[in-house]
Amino acid sequence: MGKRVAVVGATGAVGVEMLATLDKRNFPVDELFVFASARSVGKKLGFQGREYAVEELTAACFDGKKIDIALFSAGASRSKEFAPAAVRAGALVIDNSSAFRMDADIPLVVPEVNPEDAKAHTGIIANPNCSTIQMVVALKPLHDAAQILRVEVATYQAVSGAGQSAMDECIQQTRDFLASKPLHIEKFAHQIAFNLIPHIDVFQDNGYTKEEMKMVYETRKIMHAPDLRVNATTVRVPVLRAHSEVITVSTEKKLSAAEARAYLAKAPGIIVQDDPAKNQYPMPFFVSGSYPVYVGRIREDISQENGITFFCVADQLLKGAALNAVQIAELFL
Ligand code: NAP
Ligand code: 3JM
Repeated sequence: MGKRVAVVGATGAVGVEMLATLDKRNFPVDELFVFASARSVGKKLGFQGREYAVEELTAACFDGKKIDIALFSAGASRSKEFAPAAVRAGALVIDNSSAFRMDADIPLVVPEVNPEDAKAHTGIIANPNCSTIQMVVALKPLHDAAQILRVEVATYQAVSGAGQSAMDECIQQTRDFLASKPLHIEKFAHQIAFNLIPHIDVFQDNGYTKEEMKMVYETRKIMHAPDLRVNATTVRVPVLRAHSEVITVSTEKKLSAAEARAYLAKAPGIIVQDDPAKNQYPMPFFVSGSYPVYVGRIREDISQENGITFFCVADQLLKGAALNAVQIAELFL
């Protein structure tokens, strides 16, 4: 049986990919509803050969539509305000924002890692942060094989992680810089063109940013590993799309690089691209637009007894957002 599906934030960078992913994966959509802000009312979005008029997101917009699944990606404050209304109207909400991720009674799900957690939902299932999703997909097979005790991660995050307008700003700054014109800086604290910024989301009292602490808390919750030690540094780079991460794990049991490579290659959702002799390793430009999590540069950490270091790249608008949300919805077909 098909589903009546709503996409909230349908005009955004993630929302557009939600529609494309539903289509590409042949998700059985009986009826589609697309919501965004009042600014977008009047716009039409194409889906499977039909045009859908954007409706304004309001507390009453879900009423009477018999929506089965509502995919939210319109920011955390909109999720807090409007997701409960969608649930009251009978929908299962899959929320892409940070609004509910750490609530004890709300499952936080990556289908390759903890699909069974989705069953316990009470109306809302949270989609993790984009940087967390690709990391836990890669951690899971290593944890199952050798028990991860500690994770050290540094990210190189694409500008589209801050939305469509941030991507536009990076392109415009690049043009203006090359034309020796003054730069317009709005979406980030500093110029991003020809730069990088070690600051994503707001700073916390402990000196970490909120993005970094999302990676700590969300990873523990998804992996059911409350004591897992995670140290993250998140960095914005002038890449348009796809996040990269350098990840080092310390494990209870020793793994050789060859063993780690074999476990990663067998795991669902992962493609190992690791052949230094042929200059083969994942890169964000080439990973953009594809679904898997790519892993390469797999090697033993020479600075500790039981450690593996690797490079991990995924399209954060797809596996980090839209694809993961649609995969969660597929668990309910
Ligand atoms: P975006 O390109 O800026 O799009 C934002 C979307 O939210 C647009 O559809 C926008 O509608 C809508 N919106 C904004 N204010 C609204 C309001 N007051 N009422 C109704 N709709 C409103 O941002 P994005 O990259 O798609 O991300 C959206 C959210 O998804 C993020 O805030 C985050 O919580 C989550 N997320 C993003 C990523 C990522 O990689 N980008 C990853 C994971 C999760 P209009 O076009 O009408 O303004
Ligand atoms: C990714 O409205 C907001 O504050 C959204 C900020 C945001 C988030 C978030 O906190 O939901 C932008 C980009 C995320 C995320 O996935 O955590």
